[in-house]
Amino acid sequence: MKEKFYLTTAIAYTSGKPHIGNTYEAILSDAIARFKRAEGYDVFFQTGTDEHGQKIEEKAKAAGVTPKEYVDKVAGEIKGIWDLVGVSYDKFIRTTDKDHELQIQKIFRKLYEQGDIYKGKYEGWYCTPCESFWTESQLNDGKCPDCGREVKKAEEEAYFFKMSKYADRLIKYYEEHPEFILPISRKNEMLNNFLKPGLTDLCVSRSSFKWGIPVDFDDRHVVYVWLDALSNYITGIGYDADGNSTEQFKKLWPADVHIIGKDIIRFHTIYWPIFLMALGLPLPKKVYGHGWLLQEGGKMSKSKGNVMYADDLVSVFGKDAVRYYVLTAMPQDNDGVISWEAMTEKINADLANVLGNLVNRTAAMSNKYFGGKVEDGGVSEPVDEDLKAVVLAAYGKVKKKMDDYRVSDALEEIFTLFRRANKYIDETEPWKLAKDESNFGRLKTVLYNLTESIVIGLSLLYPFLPDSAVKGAKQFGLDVRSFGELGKFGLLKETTVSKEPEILFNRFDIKEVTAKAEEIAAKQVAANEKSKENGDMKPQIGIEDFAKIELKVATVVACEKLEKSNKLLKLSLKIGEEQRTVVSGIAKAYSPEYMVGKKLVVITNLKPAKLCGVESQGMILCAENKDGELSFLSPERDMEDGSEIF
Ligand code: ME8
Repeated sequence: MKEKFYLTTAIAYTSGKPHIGNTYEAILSDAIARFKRAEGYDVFFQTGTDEHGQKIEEKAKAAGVTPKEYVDKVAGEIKGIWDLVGVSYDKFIRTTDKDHELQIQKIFRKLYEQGDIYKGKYEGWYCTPCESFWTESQLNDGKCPDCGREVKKAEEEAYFFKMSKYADRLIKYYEEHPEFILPISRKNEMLNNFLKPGLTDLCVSRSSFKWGIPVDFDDRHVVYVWLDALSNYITGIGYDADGNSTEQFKKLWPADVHIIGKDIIRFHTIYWPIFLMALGLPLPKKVYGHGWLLQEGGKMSKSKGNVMYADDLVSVFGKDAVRYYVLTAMPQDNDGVISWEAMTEKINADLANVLGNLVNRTAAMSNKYFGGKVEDGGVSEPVDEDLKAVVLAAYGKVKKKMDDYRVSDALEEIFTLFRRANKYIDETEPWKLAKDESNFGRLKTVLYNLTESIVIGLSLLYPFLPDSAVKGAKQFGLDVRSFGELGKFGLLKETTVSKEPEILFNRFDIKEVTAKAEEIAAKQVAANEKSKENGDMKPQIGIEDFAKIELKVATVVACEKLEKSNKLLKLSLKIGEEQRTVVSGIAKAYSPEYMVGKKLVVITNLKPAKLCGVESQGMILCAENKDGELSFLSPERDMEDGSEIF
């Protein structure tokens, strides 16, 4: 029976379309999954989306849709991108899947009933207008980090998990399983910075927002998003907290490897193992925290138009070229860098010049000299032995790197084989052999050896660049071989090369690529502006919401600058019979003299607020363009002050 291999990616947040960094992880895991399948393992590969939490609730509100509508759209985009780059997952789990939600409720209840979760008090700082809880460290100069207003000390009921109870067992597990955390350097960090100083109990419920899985016995609370998200690794394969787990779960758990980014190692090597211990389940065999793919020149930002997305990259370079670049961009233990220029260079150098050339030259020579027929001419020379030695050693070397999760190095080994084969063409000079019929036996052997080398190399390349490997082999009328066959050189009897071999990899012109990148950037900036203009940032409201705002026409009767501020003007407004003071941030746009006598629009039922020591009893309406220029609003024709606006 085949040995099972269960691997997972982190589940991506559905807060927005995933950039190439998130997509890297899916491609990396895919290459590992395909490699293990080719080695004969019974692989189960799970990926998916992490869909709950306050941030997503807020994003949905800003987009004017329900959280479920929001996550449905983004989860669809994520799945679409995974499919586009060829991620061969067996299961795509969503944390809004009903069976997952049910299991999370059961898990929470089980942990509560056995005493690992208890109800306690969460102490923090509360901002009443924002309805938000903050910890001491989140405050900004002691004020609410969102609105800058005063906060007050408050307590909230919450559920806590007894982390400390399991710390010693986890330390022992680390010691007995030195291979548990990869890279190894992160193990000491977890031990010394978190485990040894002592774990505090973890708050595992929230009541300040609603978009989560309700605690079924206390539905004012939703389950903490990390307890919900981490558990996907067991719920996705059929775990049941009541003891009725599926056969699939029994077969697959514990996971062989969780592949995640370096920023979430702590969640996977401290919280997750402890949750599992509490559930009485074995721990995953390995957690591999890969480095990050970063962009040259700093952070990706939509407003700058420099966010790199897999679909844009694929539209320019093609799927396998993108897979190749990201898989080689990141040596283990390090971050990788991505840019349009670096991609163009690397794809041209390795895919077009090394591999593409090797395949095209070999196929073209077989066509030219032997009408496409490839067979061993039986004339060998010592140089062949060196080629064969490199080709036959490749599988072992690649396997060793893959066992250590050194995917970039594994690809380097495969390209060593292709480079060696190119050198063999230079050494044997087939075009010279072709000049004299008496050398045709040797010429046949040379082309045969090249074809064997290529097909073995492409078979090894298959897990990384599946489409290109198959397409390349097809040019020689062949299929890629199974890994079991890679220990032999000379399996090929004879074959016929395709008459019109297609170019395997294009060579890209940096100027053309840059022009396309600029086009993509411009589209991104425009889409970003449009979403702002469309008011995508604000939720739709009903007329009853609008009716809550009291707007009136006012006349400015006096105006002065506020001494302590260079932004604020203090306006005295006449609103019918009434007179009011309003402070407004328009000092850079208007002088006090200009304002006197003007008619404008004021919100009259806004709660008074103190600005620079002056109480403002309303707010005047202004328009602001994208350059930050201001214009206050006035009625289109003269209207007496106090007139209502609706
Ligand atoms: O962390 N390069 O989701 P996420 C490489 N939902 N990897 C990157 C990256 C980059 N530039 N940026 C992010 C979450 N990642 C949680 C996971 S698992 C139970 C819950 C990686 O969408 C990141 O490290 O923010 C993580 O492994 C994955 O992409 C998803 O990130």
